[in-house]
Amino acid sequence: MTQPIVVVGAALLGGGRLLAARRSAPPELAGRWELPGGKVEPGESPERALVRELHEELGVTAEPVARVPGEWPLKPGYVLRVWTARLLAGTPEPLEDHDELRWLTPGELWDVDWLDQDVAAVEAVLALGAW
Ligand code: 9L3
Ligand code: MG
Repeated sequence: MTQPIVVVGAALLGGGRLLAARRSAPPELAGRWELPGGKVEPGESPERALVRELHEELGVTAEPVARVPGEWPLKPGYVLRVWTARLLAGTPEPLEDHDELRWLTPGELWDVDWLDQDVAAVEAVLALGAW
């Protein structure tokens, strides 16, 4: 039995807002919005992967806060798991794989064109009542 590759996504919360990131790659996903993150590497914990990805993609230091219940299938062999997270240092910038960032209030959440799986993940974050 092959384990799926875990992709971690960060629901970065701050000032009553959630950070959304617009993908610039690959072409079939470009323009769609997501919770920033990426693949867990072999031997890496998902929490470490989340910290690493937020550093690489956004140039910030952040820490995971809580796992968001649920998981969402991506392409075959990949599954998305999400943690809430908070910023410890830095201001997010779209350094890698994104071309725009937005801090969304709850009322603005559905103004962006989320990737399909991220719609479900954002709904689960909302259901947590974490913000
Ligand atoms: N993916 C979907 N939603 C997300 C993230 C971080 C990633 N919130 C999908 C897009 C890619 C795959 O997972 O097909 C791997 O992500 P990445 O390593 O290209 O960020
Ligand atoms: Mg990524």
